[in-house]
Amino acid sequence: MSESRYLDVLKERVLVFDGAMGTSIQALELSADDFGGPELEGCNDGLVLSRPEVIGGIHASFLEVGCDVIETDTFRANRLTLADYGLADRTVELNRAAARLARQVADDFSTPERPRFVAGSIGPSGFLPSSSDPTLGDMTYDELVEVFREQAEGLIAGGCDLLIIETGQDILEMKAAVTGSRRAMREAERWLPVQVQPTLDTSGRMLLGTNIEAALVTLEAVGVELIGLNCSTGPEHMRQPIRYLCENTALPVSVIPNAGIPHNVDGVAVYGLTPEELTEAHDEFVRKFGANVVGGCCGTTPEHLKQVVERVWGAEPAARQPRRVPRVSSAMEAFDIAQDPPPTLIGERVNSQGSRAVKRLLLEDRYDDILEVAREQVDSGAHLLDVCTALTERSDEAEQTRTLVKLLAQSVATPLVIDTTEVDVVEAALKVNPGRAVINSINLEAGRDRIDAVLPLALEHGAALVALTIDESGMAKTAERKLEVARRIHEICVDAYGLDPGALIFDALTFTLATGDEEFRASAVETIEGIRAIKEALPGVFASLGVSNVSFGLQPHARMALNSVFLHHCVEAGLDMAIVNAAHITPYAEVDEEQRELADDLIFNRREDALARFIAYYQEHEAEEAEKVDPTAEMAPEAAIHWMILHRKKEGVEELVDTAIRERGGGNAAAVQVLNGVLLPAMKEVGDKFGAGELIL
Ligand code: THG
Repeated sequence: MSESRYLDVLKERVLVFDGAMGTSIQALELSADDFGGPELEGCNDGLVLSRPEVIGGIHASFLEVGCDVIETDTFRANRLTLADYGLADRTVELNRAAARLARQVADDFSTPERPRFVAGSIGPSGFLPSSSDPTLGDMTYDELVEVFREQAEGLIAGGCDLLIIETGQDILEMKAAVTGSRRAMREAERWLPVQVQPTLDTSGRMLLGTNIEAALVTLEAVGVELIGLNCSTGPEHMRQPIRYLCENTALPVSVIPNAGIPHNVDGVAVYGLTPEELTEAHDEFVRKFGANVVGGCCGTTPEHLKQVVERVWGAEPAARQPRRVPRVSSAMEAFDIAQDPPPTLIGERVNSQGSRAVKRLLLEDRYDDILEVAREQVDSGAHLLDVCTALTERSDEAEQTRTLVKLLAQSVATPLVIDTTEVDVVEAALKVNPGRAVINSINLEAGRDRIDAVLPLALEHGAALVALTIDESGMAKTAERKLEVARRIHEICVDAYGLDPGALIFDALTFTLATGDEEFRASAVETIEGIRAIKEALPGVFASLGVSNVSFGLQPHARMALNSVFLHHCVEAGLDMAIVNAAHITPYAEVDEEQRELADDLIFNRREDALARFIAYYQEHEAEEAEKVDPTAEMAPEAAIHWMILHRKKEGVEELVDTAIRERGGGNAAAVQVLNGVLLPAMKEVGDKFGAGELIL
């Protein structure tokens, strides 16, 4: 048995929630007096004080038809919303009263074999913390954590069995609600499951653009006990996302739709879905997809739920075999940490330390221009973006990171990697970042302190972590030492903090080969072997590397070749992610034989004069290499189009296609010829090379 009877029963059978509270209240056409005066009219959540028997009656009406779970009448009973009615200071009292009332009614219906449960309802605050709207966005994560903590305090004190964070519109607000709920539980020393339910529009996204994949990744990472959907659309539009949840999470899944999409009839919302239709939908959700919790949101009546109970009560949900791979997310989308084929590319240039241009832009607070750098990284293939704003010239790294992360989160679909040595900067970034981020990085340079400061943040916000193989004696240089440090970090994070190994990304670090220093000659091959050792010894973890470090100090063309060849060998050894300038990575297959040979000699420390020969080659061939910048200059349009598609160059392709069509006499027939004779063969080649792992898209 777990600590939760609700979760225990869920393991055995599907549970049925009640129907609508709000529309049930509306249907009673209560007077201002019922609400406690004209100034309180419309404050549904206040009725638990002014007319408790009315709310108790609604609870009973659903328990009578066989519902297992009733929700407290507290959907909007948070301090911010109650302030509209001057009730802010009665937030705890009101939530406690609502929970006690529901508890009492539920207990009246409970028998030992047939427990009835109370879910403490927590709806949205009315603010959208990840939006930049001056009014709606004017609320911080910290403020929201406190708002929801207070509401949860009352709900827990009143005796709820679980908390339900529902109708979520902003995924960052939902994370704040989870954190606030957990805080209240810690203070009350009572643990309850948390059920979270975003709401999606008919396009399958939350109000601010989060799709179901990103919502799942983000919420699962903060450790919720159940996930589902409610409200907004009827069951029809929930079919795909519910199926997605059932196929991609091991958590119990809940589905609590409206009685259809409301139609406005003379200013009144009318919900058209019949009890039969709702029942039909739930039968499919449970028996076909494997949903564990069903119920009704706006517009659903006791008659709706009566029929649902008759059909699905006692049903065993379809067995599920969820695909579960570690993922990260932006405000909009989710991505596997390990892309297939590898590696996952982390764009390196949005970094004050790694780009002179970005450094200058940060000094001048030109965030919109930095956004352009980010977009270029994404356009050239970055799956994630490394973000660093550290400047020796300024002391407001946390503030700059906050501004930049918030902007990036609204503008690019790429998850973010927060690159900083400062714990307060990590915290600032996580508190404005809606998705599941990666923290870059932790290490043991000054002992455990940094990990002890960062891990609680990572767990609260559900972030993954890059861990550098550095300890008290410095950066590990040999493969054995890299593994030794990785093992220690793994022990602390996984064994002591309970972190999922899939949230740990080890960076075995590499040094530049450009100095020829005896001490560092074997450093690249030690890194390659270090990656292999870590991936073998620590199952489930990932490996990442700042690849460009290997070539610091060399000429640009030499760097590109060395980085590309080194990346190839690291990936063969098990590297999952690479911090690179995606635009400067040449697929291994495209680096010519001679250059590969020279790079290999240097990387594997195969000959005394490897560095000298490598440098000499690029000095001799500088002119040629420079020409490679535009090899299409002399080509016919068809050949140029083919080359550009293969090399993923977009600029000018449209004009070339126009030219090719014109040269064939123009018109539809010519266009079809170009499509079949030029574009499709090139795209097929891309597909073949991608499939063979020779190309990174
Ligand atoms: N591991 C982890 N994080 C890291 C690193 C790492 N973050 C920072 C760095 N190393 C990776 N990022 C970069 C960014 C840029 C460059 C190299 C690594 C780079 N920049 C050009 C240069 O300095 O020559 C840019 C010049 C310019 O445009 O100004 O090479 O190892 N976890």
